[in-house]
Amino acid sequence: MIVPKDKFFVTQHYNQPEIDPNTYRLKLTGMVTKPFELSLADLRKMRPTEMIVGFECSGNRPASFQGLSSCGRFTGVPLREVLNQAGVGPKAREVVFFGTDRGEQEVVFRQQTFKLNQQFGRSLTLENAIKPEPMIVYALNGDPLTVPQGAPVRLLMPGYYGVCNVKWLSEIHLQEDRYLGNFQGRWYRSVVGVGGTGEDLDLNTQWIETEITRIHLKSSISRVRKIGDSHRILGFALNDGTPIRSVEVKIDDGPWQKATLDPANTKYSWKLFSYTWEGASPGEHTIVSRVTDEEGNVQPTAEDLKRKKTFLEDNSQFPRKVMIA
Ligand SMILES: Nc1nc2c(c(=O)[nH]1)N[C@H]1C(S)=C(S)[C@@H](COP(=O)(O)O)O[C@H]1N2
Ligand SMILES: [Mo]
Repeated sequence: MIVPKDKFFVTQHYNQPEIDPNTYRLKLTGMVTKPFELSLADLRKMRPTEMIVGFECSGNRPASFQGLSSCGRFTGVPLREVLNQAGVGPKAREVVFFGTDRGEQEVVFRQQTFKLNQQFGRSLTLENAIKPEPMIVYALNGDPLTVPQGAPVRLLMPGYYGVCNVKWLSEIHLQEDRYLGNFQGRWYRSVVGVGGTGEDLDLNTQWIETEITRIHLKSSISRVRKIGDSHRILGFALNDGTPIRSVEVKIDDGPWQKATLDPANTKYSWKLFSYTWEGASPGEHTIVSRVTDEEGNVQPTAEDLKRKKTFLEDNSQFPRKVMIA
């Protein structure tokens, strides 16, 4: 289930800054009781926590063959311990995370467009930031993070989409109001039509625009292996950490059949599953999986998601064609 470090997918919007780990400082600013800085050595001196976490880019979808997802063992410290050291001011409501990476960004305000050189930034509500899971991490699978992975330090939000895991983390800023930076308020959002006809200019459709936060329940088949006379269908599910009730597999027009979940799966890991396919006839078949969680949420079909305008958060069932020899 652990993806080797060199196979981890990497993606970002700006550059990949090289930061000297010896002079690196994580700054805590804004509505803290005492602004302060932590070096990498300071972070490493704190009691380390490890967690196996799988995440995906919210742009991961059938068109990208679900390749923008990985799972690994991260080491770091709970974010809330760092926030406690700084002391959260009484008015703070929002925690903003800035990366060192910067790039040119077009900011549109009414009829004006400004070209600005901006830092990568994301935010969390204070309520979510002080939960036990969020971590400030410096190692993956036991080794220091590499530059593409956000060295020396990144944020890790178990159960959230990749964009929340700010790499090259340089500053944590506490404030009262919402943070509206490009990657929080504009680029990373979903637009879904509810009610009415869903036509763009329909008067009865309500358009719901939301930010990208928790991973939507998803599963996907990754490979089929021949074992003796049978075939083994393998895949993974990923979600926000809600316990999984079942993963099922369907072959052609057959019934949904229960797959077996790997007992090594953990709350925020990839949830690996397998299904033994007996008597597969030679020729082409279509196979698909779907996952259901304990709250009764079922992975949607592509048809169910057709009222979503933006391509992010595509957790649709992913039918795949296989050729049996
Ligand atoms: N500083 C910074 N952090 C970032 C990004 C970025 O552009 N800059 N991209 C985000 C996005 S969109 C994703 S999907 C993940 C990818 O993490 P990975 O490269 O470790 O797989 O990093 C996130 N963290
Ligand atoms: Mo992403």
